[in-house]
Amino acid sequence: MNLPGNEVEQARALLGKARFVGVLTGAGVSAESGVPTFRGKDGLWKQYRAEELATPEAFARDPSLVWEWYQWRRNLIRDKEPNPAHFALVRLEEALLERGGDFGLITQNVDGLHEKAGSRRVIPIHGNIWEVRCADPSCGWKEVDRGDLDPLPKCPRCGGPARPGVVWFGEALPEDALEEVDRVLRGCDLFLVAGTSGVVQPAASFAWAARRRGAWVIEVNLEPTPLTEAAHLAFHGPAGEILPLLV
Ligand code: BJW
Ligand code: ZN
Repeated sequence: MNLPGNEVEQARALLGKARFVGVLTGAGVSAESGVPTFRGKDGLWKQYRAEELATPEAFARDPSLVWEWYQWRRNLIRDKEPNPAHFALVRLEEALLERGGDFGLITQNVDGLHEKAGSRRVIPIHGNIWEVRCADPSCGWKEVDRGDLDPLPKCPRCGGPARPGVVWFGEALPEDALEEVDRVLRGCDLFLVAGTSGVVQPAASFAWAARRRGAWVIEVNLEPTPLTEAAHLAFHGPAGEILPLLV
């Protein structure tokens, strides 16, 4: 980790005087909690092909395979705890709200660790791995269930197949979440991006949108990403070490 001292000071100063901080997090923020990321050396996509598992077509073709993967991941995540990166973002939110500012934490993560850490203004744009819902949107049944599920869960309302409450490739993001994202991107004067490879749309465009509207952009990641170019300041190292240093 190579952090030039003056840049740390600059980031601290920007965070200290910001009125409205928007944050975008990705799998890297949960990595130090033991939750695997998607891409990269130990990423989930190395062992499994996204197209085989995280699309509506895959679920239609082989729901058992898709459920097997999600149940494996649910079991892996169930007892994981938030790490210092999650807690730093809780402190950042508290500081902003205490001084009458505003805050919004947009997360691509489905693990619920931001909420578990105590963050309140969380905007989960890719859903929630603990939610189970009817695969037929016109039925509309859903519930949050952290327990063990049947291998191929059924909707108790209509008897059709149930699916994980996450957003797959080719699916639209939840409308209410997108509205909140819009509020954050329009209003924030500082946008902090942490632990995302910045390749999945539309999240990959948020930092650029915030910057275009005049916000300062700070990135925290183990390595440079396509979003580094959008950032005024970029820190390369573990989020669980850097975020507590900046906040
Ligand atoms: C650390 C660290 C540490 C590690 N500290 N850092 C061309 C072809 C096909 C599709 C498209 C296309 N162009 C655009 C699309 C659309 C598509 C897309 O973007 N595809 C690209 C990949 C090409 N997007 C969509 O389909 C989205 N929907 C959409 O566009 O809808 C349009 C629409 C409108 C109206 C009607 C219909 C449609 C939906 C995207 C959904 C993504 N879903 C997933 C799965 C969620 C459920 C699940 O968990 O299973 O979301 S995919 C996966 O990627 C997951 C993640 O949230 C997402 C982002 O990944 P993330 O978080 O960035 O993780 P990694 O692993 O990629 O990166 C980790 C980073 O952390 C790395 O940079 C590390 O260096 C770093 N790191 N340890 C700091 N300790
Ligand atoms: Zn149903």
